[in-house]
Amino acid sequence: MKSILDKRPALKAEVDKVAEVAGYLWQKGWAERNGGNITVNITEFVDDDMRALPALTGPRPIGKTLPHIEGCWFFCKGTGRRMRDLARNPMANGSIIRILPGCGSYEIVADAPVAPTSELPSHLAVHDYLLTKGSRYRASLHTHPIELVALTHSRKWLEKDAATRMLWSMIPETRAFCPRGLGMVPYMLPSSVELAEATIRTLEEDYDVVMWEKHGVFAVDTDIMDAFDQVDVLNKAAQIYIAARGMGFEPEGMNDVQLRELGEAFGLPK
Ligand code: 2HA
Ligand code: ZN
Repeated sequence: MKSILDKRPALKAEVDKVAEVAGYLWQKGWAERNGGNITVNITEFVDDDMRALPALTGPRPIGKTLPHIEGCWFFCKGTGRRMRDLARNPMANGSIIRILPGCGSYEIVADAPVAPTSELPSHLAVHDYLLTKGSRYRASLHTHPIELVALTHSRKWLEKDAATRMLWSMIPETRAFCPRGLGMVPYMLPSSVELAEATIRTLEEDYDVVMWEKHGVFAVDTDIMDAFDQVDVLNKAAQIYIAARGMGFEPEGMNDVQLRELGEAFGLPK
C-alpha cells in the first residue's frame, strides 16, 4: 500500500520509533485497551511535496487556539486505538495532521482518515508550550506505568519531590537519566482542560515527566524513544523499591552525598 512514508526515510524513522515504543508500552502492561497517547511534532521532516498534498478531511476544530503551532505537522495515535495495534501498523492506527492557518483547526493528511487521540487539545497545548520555550522537545507520551501509578495511591509520595527523591535514590541511573525528576499533578478528570493546564504548569516548573495521580504519566523529550526511556527508568526505580519492600524491609536508598556526587559527575540540573 502507498504511504506518505515511502521515500521519506527520516520521517519513516520517526514513525518507526513510535511503533517500537507502542510495542514496549503494551509488553510492559502499561497500555491496556486504548490506554495512553502519543503525539510527535514532525514538522522538521516535512518537504514541499508533502505540503502540496490534498487533505483527506475537511478542517476540524482543535477546541483551542494555539498560536505557536501554526503550520506544524504531527503524527498522532488514533482515538480509541490500541497501542498494540499502533505497534504493528502505525499508519493504520494513527495519522499525520497539519495545523491550519489561524491555529484553531487541523486537517488529516495521511495515510488514512484516522481521527487523532481524544487528548489532542492537551497534547497540542503541550507542543505549543514547548515551542514558546524554544525547547528541542518534539514528542509527548501518556501511559499507565503500573508501579508509578501505584505510588500515587499514598499521600506520602504525592508530596512535592518525595517520589523523586526516593526514586533517584534506588539506582544511580534514575538520577542520571531522569535528571529533572517526577512532577505531581493531583487527581483530575481525564481529558479535562484543568488536567491539561496543570500538566503544562508542572512541566514549566522544570519537569520532563509529570505524574497524574491515580492515572498515569505524561512525558516530553526530544523524541518518543527518549520520552519512553525517562518513564522506563523511573518505573524501574519504583519496581526496585517495591522489590525491597516485598523482601520485608524499607530500602536504604543512596544518600544525599552520593546523589550530589552523581549530579556533579554528570553535570545534572537541580
Ligand atoms: O487515551 O489513557 O487518559 C486513553 C487515555 C486517556
Ligand atoms: Zn490515561
